[in-house]
This record gives sequence, C-alpha cells and structure tokens, in this order.
Amino acid sequence: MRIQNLPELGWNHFFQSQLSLEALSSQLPFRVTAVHRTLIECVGFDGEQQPQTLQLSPHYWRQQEPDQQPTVGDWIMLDLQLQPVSILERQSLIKRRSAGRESSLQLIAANIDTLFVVTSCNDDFNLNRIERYLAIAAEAEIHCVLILTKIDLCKDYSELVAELSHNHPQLPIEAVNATDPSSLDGIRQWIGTGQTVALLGSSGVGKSTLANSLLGHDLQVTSRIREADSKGRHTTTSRSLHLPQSGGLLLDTPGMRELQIVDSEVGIKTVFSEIERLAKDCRFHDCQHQSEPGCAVVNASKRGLLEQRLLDNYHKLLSEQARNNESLAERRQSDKNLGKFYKSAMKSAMKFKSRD
Ligand SMILES: Nc1nc2c(ncn2[C@@H]2O[C@H](COP(=O)(O)OP(=O)(O)OP(=O)(O)O)[C@@H](O)[C@H]2O)c(=O)[nH]1
Ligand SMILES: [Mg+2]
Ligand SMILES: [Zn+2]
Repeated sequence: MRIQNLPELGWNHFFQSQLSLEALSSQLPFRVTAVHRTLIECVGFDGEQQPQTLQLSPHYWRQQEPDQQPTVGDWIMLDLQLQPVSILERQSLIKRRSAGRESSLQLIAANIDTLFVVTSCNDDFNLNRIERYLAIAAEAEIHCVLILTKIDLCKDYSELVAELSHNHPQLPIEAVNATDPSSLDGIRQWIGTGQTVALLGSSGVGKSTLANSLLGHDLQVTSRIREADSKGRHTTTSRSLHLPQSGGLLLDTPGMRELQIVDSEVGIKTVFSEIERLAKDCRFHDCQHQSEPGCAVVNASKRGLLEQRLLDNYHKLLSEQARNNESLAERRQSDKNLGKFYKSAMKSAMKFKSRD
C-alpha cells in the first residue's frame, strides 16, 4: 500500500492503526467523496502519484444498518481487484433524523475535522439554529467555526458578531464576502493539508459560493436567492468532497430544511456550558431546570443573569433529541421484529415444503 500521499486525503494514525499487516499489504484505502443512490464515488492512490477517482456500486452494503453504510468522508478498504472489504471506524460522524415522517437515521458526513457553520447577515441569522449546529458538532467532537457571509450586503454586522460572542465566547467567527476570494484568508487557515472541513447551513447562505472561491474554480453550481425573503432555492442537491489546490478537503452540502437533532445530549450540554455551570448550585442533582424548588438555573434567568432564549433553546433541543432517540429505537425494534417474523415464516414454509 502506498501511504506517502494518503495524508493529503486526511489519512492518519487513527485509520492506519485499524489495519493488520496483512490488510496493509493486500488492501487499498479510498476516501468516499459522494454517495448517490446507485453509485459511490471515492478517491485514493491506486499505484499512481495523483489521486485516482473510482466509482463503486453500493450493493455490497445494501443489507447493512444505516450507520454501517458508507457516507461522504468515510475511508473504505478495497481489495486489489478494487472490490469493497470494509469501512474503517470513523473518527467523527455527523448524523440527523431524516426529514419527513418516516423515522430513520441519516448520516451526513464522516471523519470531519472542522465544521464551518455558515450563516448570512440577512434574515437567515438565527441563534437558535446556530446552536443546533453547534450541538451536533460538539456531540461528534468536531471543532466549529462560525462563518458569517454577505457582509458586503450588510450595513453593520458588528452587532451580530457581538451577539454571537456574548452567547458563545469560545466560538471562532469569520465574517466574509464569499464572492471575493481575497476576503477569505482568515478562513484558509482552518483548511490545512489533510484537514477535512464540512460546510453546513441553510439554503442560499453561500456555502457553494464559498467552496468555489476557496477551490479557485466553479465546481459547485450556485444560484441567486429570492430577494423578497432572502431564502435560497436549494441549489446544491447532494453532498460532495473536493480537494482545493492549496490542500485540505472541503465538503459542500445542500441547505437542509430540517436538521432534526438525535443522540446529542452531551453535545447540547457542552454548547450550553453556562447552564451546566449554574446547575451545579441546583438543590437537586437531577434537576431538570423547569419548576423544581431551589433551581439555580431558573433563578439566574429570573434575575436576568441568564437569557431566557438560551434556556428555552436548551430545553427545546434536549427534548427534541430525546423524542427522536425514542422513535429511532422504536423503529429499530419494529424492524427487528419484522426480521424475526420473516425468518420464522421462512422456516415454517421450508418445514411445510419438506413434508410434501
Ligand atoms: N453579495 C454576496 N453574495 C453572496 C455571498 N455569498 C453568497 N452570495 C450569493 O448568494 C446566492 C446563493 O449562494 P449559494 O452559494 O448558491 O448558496 P448555498 O448555501 O450553496 O445554497 P444551497 O446550495 O441551496 O444550500 C448566490 O447568488 C451567491 O452569489 C456574499 O458573501 N456576498
Ligand atoms: Mg450550494
Ligand atoms: Zn435546576
């Protein structure tokens, strides 16, 4: 296996240490750059100096649980005939409950080092939504940077930056005009060689514009947003990983209408660390900060020391993820029961047949 160029694609010790000596000599790692319904695109070094792209059928993984199927950013191992062998354990994973009524888990991206949460200075700016992204990233232990776009269209964006810093003092903020590559120097420092950065945010905020400016050429289609309500039109329709000339890897994603949070209690508590700090003084150690006597969190909000919005969003995200965890668990159980039913029906059919 040629490993000297692999770090350019994000390969590191974490992935290497998962391979036996035999696998190292008989398999090739490829990084998944896009997943379509009938096709998986990936990139790797198949004996060449330059990265080679490859298209695979997803058939091999069809029967697997959703979290065992390849997603963008995954490392997969192929044998020397370029047939799939396995998916390597992920260093990080971004997931959500899929949109719509059917409850299932959707993987957004794997092995992301830094998440760019993209929001524009216009009507899109919404702290509650930003905190949703921050919680998802914190749960996956991914480093976050807030990218504020369209500053050229905004008279004064310093108020927005101040509001963000006041609520989340540790969060790095980069304010940019995404259409102007010369304003992106601050951003480039986050995309070092081998670093994988994902762009997440509502439709029309400028994710693909930013990706194109960083790539130095138009790879992603962008579109004018509806001026009347500043809403995007969902121009990007699938996730894709790109390699800017300057190094690093950049994952563009379509704006998601509904980013239902799942399995993120730790992430939420990390983002709302101020609430967790106050909670140490609650009378009951399992206080839910609702109407319990002696609740230091509710007291702080009554005295104006904690913003009510922050506390409301904390409660909202925690209960949303609990609800989603429950419905996903129910779905898994009913899938399991259905599987058992089919198995036993098959068994009785076989018995019946053998008696004939
Ligand atoms: N003036 C200005 N226009 C911008 C900026 N960023 C994006 N735009 C414009 O906003 C529109 C939407 O940008 P896109 O990059 O397509 O938005 P997106 O986030 O990729 O949207 P989806 O793919 O739908 O999720 C395009 O017309 C861009 O030219 C910016 O910083 N300043
Ligand atoms: Mg786009
Ligand atoms: Zn409390």
